[in-house]
Amino acid sequence: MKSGFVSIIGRTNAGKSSIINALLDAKITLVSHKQNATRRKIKAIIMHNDDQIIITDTPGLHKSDKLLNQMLINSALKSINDCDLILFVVSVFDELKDYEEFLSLEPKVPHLLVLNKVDLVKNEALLKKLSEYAKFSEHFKAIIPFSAKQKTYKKTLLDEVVKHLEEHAYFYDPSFLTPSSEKEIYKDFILEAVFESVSEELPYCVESAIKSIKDTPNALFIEANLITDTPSHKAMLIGKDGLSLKRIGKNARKKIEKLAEKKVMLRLFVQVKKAWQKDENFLKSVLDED
Ligand SMILES: Nc1nc2c(ncn2[C@@H]2O[C@H](COP(=O)(O)OP(=O)(O)OP(=O)(O)O)[C@@H](O)[C@H]2O)c(=O)[nH]1
Ligand SMILES: [Mg+2]
Repeated sequence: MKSGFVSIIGRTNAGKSSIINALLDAKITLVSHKQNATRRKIKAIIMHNDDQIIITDTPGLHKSDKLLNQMLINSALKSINDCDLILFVVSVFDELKDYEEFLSLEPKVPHLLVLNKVDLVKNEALLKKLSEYAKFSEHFKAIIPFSAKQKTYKKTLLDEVVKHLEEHAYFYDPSFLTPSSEKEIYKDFILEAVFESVSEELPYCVESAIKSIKDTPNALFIEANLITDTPSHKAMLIGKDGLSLKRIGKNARKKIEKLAEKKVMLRLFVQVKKAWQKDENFLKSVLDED
């Protein structure tokens, strides 16, 4: 019996959060086609035969001068040496320099290179990419093509991950999907609904916070805040006749209902907190700072 910790690291939009959901066969992480979507390190408990893999999602690596983004990048960098194995994820479209930059950080734990989104390219293009990465073969333990969308090569990836973990009793109850709290997960589902429901830049001005959760036999009652930075963004979030907020709420409620497997009553409130993206103490309280 093995059990160990794996950090999933890589450029923003490479598909890290999607890979976690694909490996878990359940949706627990925030996914978006927009960049810099992940803010919190949600963990998944993946059982593979008799072995347990605990995978931590991390914010995507990118370049930015903004405080919020820098804190996200630092949070991801911390996870590099805080695990037994790293899955470094690149999409088939990413340049090799992203991987070279990761190597320049001299990670102390071994890593697998996961080449994601292979469903989007033809075989020849995939083989070409694989051969380009082959020159780094002394650095990675294995390179594995993957598609989070089609879940191809899932067994290959999990078999390879387990090879690099140590014999250990389970760290978590194997019947659980995640050690992260439901509050953290629902909060991210609400933020995901914001990413899906409003214009390009607005989600980066919004953070979500759960005010209360009341679990009754018939339904889950959740109250949550959407925190934004200016009154005009608040107006945009609410929308004409409250339609935008309604759309966000409906979208988020469906996501929560699917995971909770029960009826959800979700009430959303919008709060203005001026320039929250530049407030270090506030950011520490809402991002993962371990
Ligand atoms: N076609 C295809 N799309 C994918 C695949 N994996 C992820 N995507 C899409 O790529 C986009 C980014 O996926 P995420 O999982 O949010 O990427 P991420 O690496 O977690 O991004 P950050 O959290 O911003 O660092 C989303 O639109 C996903 O649906 C894949 O294997 N195939
Ligand atoms: Mg992500």
